[in-house]
Amino acid sequence: MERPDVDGLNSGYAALLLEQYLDNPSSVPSEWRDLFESRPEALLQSQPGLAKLLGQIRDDGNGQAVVVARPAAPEAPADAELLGAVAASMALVKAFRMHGHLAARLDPLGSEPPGDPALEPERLVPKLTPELQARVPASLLRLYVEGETLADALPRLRETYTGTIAYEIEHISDHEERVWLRQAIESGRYRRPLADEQRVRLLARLSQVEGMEHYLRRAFLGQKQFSVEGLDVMIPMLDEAIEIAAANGAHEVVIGMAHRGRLNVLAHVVGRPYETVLREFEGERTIGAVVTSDEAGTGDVKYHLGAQGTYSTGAGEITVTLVSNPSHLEAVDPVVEGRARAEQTDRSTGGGFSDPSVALPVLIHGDASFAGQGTVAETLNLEALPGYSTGGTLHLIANNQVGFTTDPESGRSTRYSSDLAKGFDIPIVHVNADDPEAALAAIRLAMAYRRKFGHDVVVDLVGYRRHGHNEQDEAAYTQPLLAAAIAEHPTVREQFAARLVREGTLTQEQADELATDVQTELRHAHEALKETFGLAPSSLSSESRLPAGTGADVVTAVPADRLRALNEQLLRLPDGLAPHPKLMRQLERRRDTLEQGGIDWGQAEALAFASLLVDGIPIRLTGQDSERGTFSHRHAVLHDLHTGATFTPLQHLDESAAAFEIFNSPLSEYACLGFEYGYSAAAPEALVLWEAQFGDFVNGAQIVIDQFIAAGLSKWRETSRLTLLLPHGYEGNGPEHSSARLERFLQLAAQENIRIANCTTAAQYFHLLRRQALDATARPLVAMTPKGLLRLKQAGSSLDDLAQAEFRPLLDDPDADRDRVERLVLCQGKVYYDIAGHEQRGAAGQVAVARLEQLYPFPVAQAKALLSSYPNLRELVWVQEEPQNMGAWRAIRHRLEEAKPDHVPLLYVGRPWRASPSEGYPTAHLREQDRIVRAAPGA
Ligand SMILES: Cc1ncc(C[n+]2csc(CCOP(=O)(O)OP(=O)(O)O)c2C)c(N)n1
Repeated sequence: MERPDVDGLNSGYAALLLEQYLDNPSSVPSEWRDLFESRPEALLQSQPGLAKLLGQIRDDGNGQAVVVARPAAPEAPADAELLGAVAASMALVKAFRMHGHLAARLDPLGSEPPGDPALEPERLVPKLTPELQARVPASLLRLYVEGETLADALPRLRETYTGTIAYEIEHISDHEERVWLRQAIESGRYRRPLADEQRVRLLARLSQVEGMEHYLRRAFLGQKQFSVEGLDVMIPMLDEAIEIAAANGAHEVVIGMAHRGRLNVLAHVVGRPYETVLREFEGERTIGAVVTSDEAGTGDVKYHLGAQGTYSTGAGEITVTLVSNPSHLEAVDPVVEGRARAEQTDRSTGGGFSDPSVALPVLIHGDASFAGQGTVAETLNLEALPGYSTGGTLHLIANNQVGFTTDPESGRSTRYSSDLAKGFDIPIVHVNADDPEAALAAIRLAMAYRRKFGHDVVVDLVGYRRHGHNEQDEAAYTQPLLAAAIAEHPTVREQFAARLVREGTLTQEQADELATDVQTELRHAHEALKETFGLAPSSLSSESRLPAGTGADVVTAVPADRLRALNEQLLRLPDGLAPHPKLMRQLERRRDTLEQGGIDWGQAEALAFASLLVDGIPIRLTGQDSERGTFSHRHAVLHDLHTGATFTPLQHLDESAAAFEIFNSPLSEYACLGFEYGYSAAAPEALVLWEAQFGDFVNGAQIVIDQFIAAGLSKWRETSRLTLLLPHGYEGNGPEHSSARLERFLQLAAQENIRIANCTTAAQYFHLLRRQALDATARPLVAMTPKGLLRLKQAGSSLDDLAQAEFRPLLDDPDADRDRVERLVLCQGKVYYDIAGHEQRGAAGQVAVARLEQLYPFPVAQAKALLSSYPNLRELVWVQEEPQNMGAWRAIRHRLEEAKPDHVPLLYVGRPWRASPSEGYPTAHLREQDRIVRAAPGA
């Protein structure tokens, strides 16, 4: 007999065997029994954590070891058959936990579940006959359902795992979570039956949900409403989630969802009056019904509009926010997360502090879009990251088993729509939408899990779509069998009402009354609305403007002494912290540059941030490798060379009055930018910056740019001061490390919806950042940021530049001899230094080179003034590095035409029309760059 090696023992394994021993001493190998009984001290010495368990083994006074304070050990299986039966029973229990969902009755339309042989006791070896089941003690199986033997427990196990709720939790890697979930599921803690009055309330809610959809369909025949019917219980599920969130201390629930059921959520969950919803419908056919406002925005279709309301719960009032979203399915997911995170964050000090109990994010997904859209995975990946976690999101898949006209077999490679979530260790609860009580139980379990573990949880609500994709569609064209089955299928309200009547909870008349009450209420609201038609002027006047501000009156200069003090504090380290000496030497140089000139980008940025923090403006900066900076220029977070400990000087300023949040982001653009948009929209006082690794990659987030950042103001009157830092510039690094696609942003710019800048000096960047944070009118800023210029001496600035100047949208040529100048070169960004520093430039006294630093809003007055300040001008040349179909040329050409005198021609110098932004070969780049730079000053 080999003795277990006490010193080299795996403590988890020892604990497992010890537990097993305490349940049944004869169930562990004899050498282990011997260790527990004869040598407990030796074990205790190496594994002190086992003291409590070992304490349960006593000497009975006759030298025999006995287990105390434990329920009597179940009778040891007497024969081999029983031993085999216990093993098979364990396998059966495991199968129910892992594969029970395959046999669950999840489809309200009654399709047969696939089942699994492992769930059938008769197919196990040995066959688990009823007799054998009755001999297997349930206590050996570590079950949480009731029952003395497997025979007692099996029906409960079946009911638990293969009824109208099913669970997928066994993929979760954390043991504690798995055990907690098993216990919660099998104990039925969250499935207790509802009291009669709760059932009546539930029926009343289902009546409202159905009644509203019916009314809208009848009153506005053929108008899109994206009815929720078939998933009606989604509304009571949201009620339940909000109620629990409020009881747990939340003050806000932030919901993101697509079209399906949105009008119902707006009316019944967010609390928009029926009149408002009806007005949106009337607006489609009666211009007089359109809501008045002073905006000139385009507005949006009714099933994209966001809203905020107050919801009354047993624990008091709670804010419910439904976030505006575009048609682009799932695009709103990260936006909701960012909003929730902003609500959860105390931005008053240090690095900010986030309390997930404050706000609950809820994401309602379509079954086709959850499986199909990549942003879902990107957003799930944010779940547990320190800079992004919201303490768990409640995901609800509104699973109507079809995506427009596409069946699941064509829409995903996985069995369930929810399968992606398994890879993120997320528990999944599937529930049949025709069992409203089960659906509420699913929410209770999900919310308890979120509260306990702070992770995401998915509830896959399996229902159907009673009508076509929208009210203009005929479902039977493409899903004829499904449509026929649905036509025959009673609604969930009808089924639930029939049940309550059958059980004597209420009478048929009372149930009918609940349904007619809703119709009456809607009719009255509609009549009242019609009375108001024509009273309000139309909002569609193109004259009225969205509120705007130029930021010109913002003071961005900071007194020199204050900058000196902040600069010192940024170089102050805690005792014992030793960052890399080479880095420290670089940073220490910032003392000299402050006094002698040469303040570079990194220093200017740090000083801008520091000056804002002491003025109480919170800052959040994220992006790939942003803590250091892709180009090793920022170093906002310092790392100790020996311990790896980190220190962020901007979080330790003497008079700091706001938090500086900084996080390296995961390798995502779409979700990360969406998150920051949501955060910035909910935190208008904060300067929120998102940095691309190279500007080229920003188009991975194009949907966020087009649909939220650029158009949010016009569609939803939603804006923010979100700032995009996009490295841009032609330095020979190929087609994907050159261009942040300036042209795309310029194309999207209108009605002063965004600001676009490209600074050529560190001081300009300093003032731009401060203006962006301090301007009373919040607008997103797209800043093209440099790479080579980050340390270019000529682009450096002096203390005076920060302490006395301001952001200037247009920079004149500092050396121009005005009367001599005949050719004005206007450019933007890095190419300025290529032109200004070129040998040919020195000789060309008749040429002036000016820089456009703010591309949008275009500085009309300044441009006019600049041009008229050169009395002998004969040519205006726009020079750019980008191809002619890219860069700024096509967006600002008309502005330059307007600004120049008629007799002065406008010329173009730059790369020709190109399908790809730049050359792949560095030598080809150099040749092209040289051609442009030589052509700029002219012959
Ligand atoms: C990103 C994106 N691609 C395509 C569409 C067009 N579209 C609108 S609804 C829909 C089907 C959505 O199916 P599902 O997610 O299951 O939601 P359901 O409409 O069934 O509720 C599609 C493809 C879209 N809105 N967004």
